[in-house]
Amino acid sequence: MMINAYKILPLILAVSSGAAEAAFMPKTSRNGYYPLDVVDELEAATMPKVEAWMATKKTAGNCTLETAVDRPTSGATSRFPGVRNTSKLCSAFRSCHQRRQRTSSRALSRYDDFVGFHMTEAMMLHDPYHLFASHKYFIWAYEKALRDECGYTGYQPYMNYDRYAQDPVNSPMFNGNASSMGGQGLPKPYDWIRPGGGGGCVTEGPFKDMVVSLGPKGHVLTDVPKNPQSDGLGSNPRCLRRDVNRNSALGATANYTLSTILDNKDVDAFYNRYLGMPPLINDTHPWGLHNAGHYMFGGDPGGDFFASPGDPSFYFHHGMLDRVWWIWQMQDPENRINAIPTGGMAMPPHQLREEAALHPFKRAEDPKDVIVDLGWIAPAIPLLELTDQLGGNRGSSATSMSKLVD
Ligand SMILES: *[C@@H]1O[C@H](CO)[C@@H](O)[C@H](O)[C@H]1NC(C)=O
Ligand SMILES: *[C@@H]1O[C@H](CO)[C@@H](O)[C@H](O)[C@H]1NC(C)=O
Ligand SMILES: *[C@@H]1O[C@H](CO)[C@@H](O)[C@H](O)[C@H]1NC(C)=O
Ligand SMILES: *[C@@H]1O[C@H](CO)[C@@H](O)[C@H](O)[C@H]1NC(C)=O
Ligand SMILES: *[C@@H]1O[C@H](CO)[C@@H](O)[C@H](O)[C@H]1NC(C)=O
Ligand SMILES: [Cu+2]
Repeated sequence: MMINAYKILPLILAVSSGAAEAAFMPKTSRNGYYPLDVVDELEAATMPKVEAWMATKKTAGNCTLETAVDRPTSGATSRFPGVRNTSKLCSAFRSCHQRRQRTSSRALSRYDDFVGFHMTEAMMLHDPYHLFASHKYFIWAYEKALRDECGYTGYQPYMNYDRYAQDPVNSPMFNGNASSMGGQGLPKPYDWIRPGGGGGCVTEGPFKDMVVSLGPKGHVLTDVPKNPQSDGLGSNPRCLRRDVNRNSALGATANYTLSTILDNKDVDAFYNRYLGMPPLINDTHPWGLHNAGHYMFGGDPGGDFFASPGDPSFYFHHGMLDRVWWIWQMQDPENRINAIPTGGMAMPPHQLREEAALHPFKRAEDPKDVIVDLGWIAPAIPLLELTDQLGGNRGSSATSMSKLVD
């Protein structure tokens, strides 16, 4: 089914113009703040292929590289503003957190509409057909709510893991100052990837007074007050807890990301490596990018499989995963845009057993028949309208996805 990408690559490169290459081959970081890492370099080197592919596309609608939205990386400069200062994003977040929910879900705030959906439809969202595209759509819908309803004018930034992995607790993302996404939690015992010394309530930065309501539902921290409802959707007000964890983050340094992208030409191999299924053998940080990014801040609800979108850092993490998927696709757009994984559920086995009993989920047999229905979050659309990150959904502004660069 998969055609070898690298056979047709010289052809694609031959089509791209020298001018396009010059425009997309920066010698230093796009944001001028961090040196380019090997993944940034790969991304830059891939842009001529993206240009060539965009030129041949019939269904791009009005979506071009010029009109596509740039999602910023966190921690940028004035030339590429990115998010040096999370202040506006955080006030939009607070506004969403204070708004009443829009739907009949049992969520408590507009923000909790998203958390509640991820908790309720976890079987669908973590099915192999769905994981990439449905999470991408979920992040997009959240970004849209921040913009349309909560007063944000930017786009959801992504967390370029490598920038922070060596010292996350002192990074612009998690150093706890007013421009960060908040800091380390107070020390607490913690039982997953070797702890980073936190795990308790976040006491610094914009989210120090945040009240988390939904969950817990998964099993990560043992001493979180139980939710009054068995589905985790009852009101359970408590602090935001985090374990900002270098050990976890070191599984998402640029060399891991690069190897995930380049060493897995088959979509199932890529999916499995991204999820750490199975963990790498004889490797000190074997758990895959998805786990590494989640447990880089972990805690409650960030480390709860179901309620993890309840920590706003979730959207930075999954934004980066969208970028990784996009760079992987763009190594061979013709063959990879609609390549859908068929592997196992992206869910820990014990949670899968419990959830399968509560919310049985059966996907359509053929990816082209799969409809992604995000219920109270976003309208139902075909899966294969979501896989193209530049001009999906026939290029309409409704789902033309971000060009994920910094
Ligand atoms: C961050 O932005 C807010 C709102 O625009 C502003 O009041 C604050 O001074 C900024 N902080 C820094 C460190 O630039
Ligand atoms: C927060 O920390 C970052 C990274 O060290 C720094 O660039 C920024 O100026 C700090 N902001 C405030 C408000 O202290
Ligand atoms: C990434 O680099 C680290 C540090 O050099 C090393 O321990 C690790 O094995 C490397 N991982 C991969 C997948 O290359
Ligand atoms: C892992 O390391 C052990 C001990 O060094 C070695 O015996 C084994 O062959 C290694 N396994 C692989 C798959 O590299
Ligand atoms: C493309 O742009 C034109 C002119 O602005 C507009 O009329 C048309 O609806 C757009 N098409 C899509 C698919 O967004
Ligand atoms: Cu998820």
